[in-house]
Amino acid sequence: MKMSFRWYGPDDPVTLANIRQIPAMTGIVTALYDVPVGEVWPLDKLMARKAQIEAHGLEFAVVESIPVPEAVKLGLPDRDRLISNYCRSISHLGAAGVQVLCYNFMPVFDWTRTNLAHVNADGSTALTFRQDDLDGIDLSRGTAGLPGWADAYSAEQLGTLRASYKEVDAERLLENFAYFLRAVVPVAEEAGVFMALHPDDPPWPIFGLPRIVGSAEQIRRVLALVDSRHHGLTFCTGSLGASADNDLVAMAREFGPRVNFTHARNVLITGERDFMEVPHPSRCGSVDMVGVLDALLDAGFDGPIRPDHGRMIWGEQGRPGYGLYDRALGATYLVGVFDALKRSNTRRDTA
Ligand code: DNO
Repeated sequence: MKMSFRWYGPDDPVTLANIRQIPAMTGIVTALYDVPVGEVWPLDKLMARKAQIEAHGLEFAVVESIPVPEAVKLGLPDRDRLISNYCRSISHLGAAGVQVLCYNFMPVFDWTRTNLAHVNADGSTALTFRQDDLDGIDLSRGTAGLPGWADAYSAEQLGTLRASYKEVDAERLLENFAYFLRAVVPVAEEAGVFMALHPDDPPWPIFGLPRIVGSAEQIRRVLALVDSRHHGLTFCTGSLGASADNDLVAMAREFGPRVNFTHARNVLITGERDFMEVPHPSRCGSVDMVGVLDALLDAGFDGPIRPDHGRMIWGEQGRPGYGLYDRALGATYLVGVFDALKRSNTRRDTA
């Protein structure tokens, strides 16, 4: 297990020096945020980023993410050119020694919340999701009314995109995903890069758009599209854990051999399609974090893991979900759980 931490690059108020001081921290998860979607990630920029990370005694462990252009998800004629650019970026990651690529295949919207600063009883703030609130969001003004990190789309752009998806149901999206994978996975194999598909967050369709990576059955299907260790999963406990239908421990056991990266985060399910983000420990929410990590260890998972969203605590201001303090506490908890599990597993194995 390699403990890692997401860093949003030189503009992130959380610095590499801060991250290095977190106990047992070794890896950085980041991206080249200034490369436009669809363009090739230049090798020299990756090398410069790597040197900067290594100068702080850390390793450039994971790229999260190279966004998949909408034209690829939609299966538009331009997709071959865009996929070939994606392949070149993957080769460059390999050349730079970055072994894991986290990405997603969610139409239009990446992770989505309805409140970025819900105030908890203890004064901390957290991200929350309520389906009713989502249903009340008016997208006719573009993404302006949407909390979170959805790309900024004007009303017109968003209207066109949503109209294009009318032709693409979940089956078509899956076919388009297969087309993408058949081109990129051989390149990832050649480059020594392990691809790690991020589940849908939340793990159900939103705004009438299809989503195909939210349940055990769906994950079984997407993993079967290409049989390669280089086509694997990001096991995101918070995304999958938002649905009470997902048995996370069973999923970690089943998919563990194909997990290339882990996002560890806890959520508390507060209603049918409502949840809030809570501190990492098992006892704080609906995710059996210890059970999931135990199952991943049993399945032989040895890759990078990162604490995921944290609350804002101790007066910290920053990028919602991505402050320093609560994520650092999360990392420390995860390291403790791993240490304890390893010792008890050794006892179990030798008993
Ligand atoms: C949210 C993240 C996601 C993730 C992408 C991967 O905090 O986990 O935005 O980076 O879905 O492409």
